[in-house]
Amino acid sequence: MAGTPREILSPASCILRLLATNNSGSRSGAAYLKRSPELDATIFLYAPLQSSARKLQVLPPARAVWPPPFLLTIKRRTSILNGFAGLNFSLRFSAGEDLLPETTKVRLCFHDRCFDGAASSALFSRFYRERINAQAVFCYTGMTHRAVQPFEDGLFDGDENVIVDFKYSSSPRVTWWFDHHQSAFLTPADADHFRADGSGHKFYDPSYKSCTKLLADITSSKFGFNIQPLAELIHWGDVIDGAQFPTPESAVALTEPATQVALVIEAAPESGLVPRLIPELAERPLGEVVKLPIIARHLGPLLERHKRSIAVLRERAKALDGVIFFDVSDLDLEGYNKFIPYLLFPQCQYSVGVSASPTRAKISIGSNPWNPGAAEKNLASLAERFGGGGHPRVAAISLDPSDLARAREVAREIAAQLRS
Ligand SMILES: [Mn+2]
Repeated sequence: MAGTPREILSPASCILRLLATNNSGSRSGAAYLKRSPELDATIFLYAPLQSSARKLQVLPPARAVWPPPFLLTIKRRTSILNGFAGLNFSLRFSAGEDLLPETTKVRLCFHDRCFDGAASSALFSRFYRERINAQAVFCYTGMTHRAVQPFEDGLFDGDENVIVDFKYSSSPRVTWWFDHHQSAFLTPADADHFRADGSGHKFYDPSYKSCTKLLADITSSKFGFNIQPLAELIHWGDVIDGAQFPTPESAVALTEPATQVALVIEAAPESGLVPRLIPELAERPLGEVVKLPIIARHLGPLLERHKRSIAVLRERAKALDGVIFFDVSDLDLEGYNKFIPYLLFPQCQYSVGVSASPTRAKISIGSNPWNPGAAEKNLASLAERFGGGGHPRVAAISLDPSDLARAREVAREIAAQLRS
């Protein structure tokens, strides 16, 4: 048996795909624990390990593969574990048992369906492994801005609980926080709590265009993290979240790998996609990430949909006194590219849109990044008056899906205020 005997264990609440490779027909080789968060809790276990897998459900092996894989099912949860081990490690899988007792479990909550949120998570994960604890196991949870309290009870179940590119939580279980949203604090008490924090692990700077860049600057300057391998990711996090494209055409063209990955992150109809993508973003160049099946299988249909959405907005959007207004809440169009309105109406300053999904009715407010006159009004402050938030130049309000009529009303009122 090759490799150092080693126990490969994981928290009981995690999902792994375990692939034992077979070197040139012999039974020696390495077992590769493949990251597989939020999948169907299926483990592929090769024959040499079969005897160790007592407590798991073992399904019949597939044909024509040697050694034959066995499907093992454990509890459905989110986690990530990767590493190499010799084939003769002992597995102690069993539901309810902590399988990797010495490992630090990091619960990382990030702004879901957002390139900056995903890039921030990738950067933090790599930073944490390289500078804090190489053995950490990451569990990723995507956070969505909702009408109600976003942090559910029991969410912060890690040894470390991290929030990136998302609102502050005063929970004593949160150990790291990075954000750049103007509306980062749900309450004044949360803001006070942050100001009183002495951990040295919580950072807020709304002057940053992206949380990725904020993380890059802080982890490199304060914690000695080498950000060079992630320079491309950091660059694009800042361009995409900060709307720093040279022209509306370049923002809408979606020809760069980064903008294609962003499209899939924002709009792919696959739950749990971003948690699976984050480890790839931490290790691979974007030109490689875009070719991964997890991205490639969504890209064609989404680019088509993107083209259609330009046509829809061309038809629906109306510009009046420098403000573009559109209501696409009757269509399945949440996740449209937010720069399309300015491609259609380059002279306009602001845009207000209403869209709907099963989880929310959403009012999106934006300012034209290519119109210097559009920086005048603070859109986050405007959105906050209606229970929303965001950045000075792009903001949103999320209402309950049943409040669509109210969302339309609020959108019209905001458009009227922007015109005045
Ligand atoms: Mn962000």
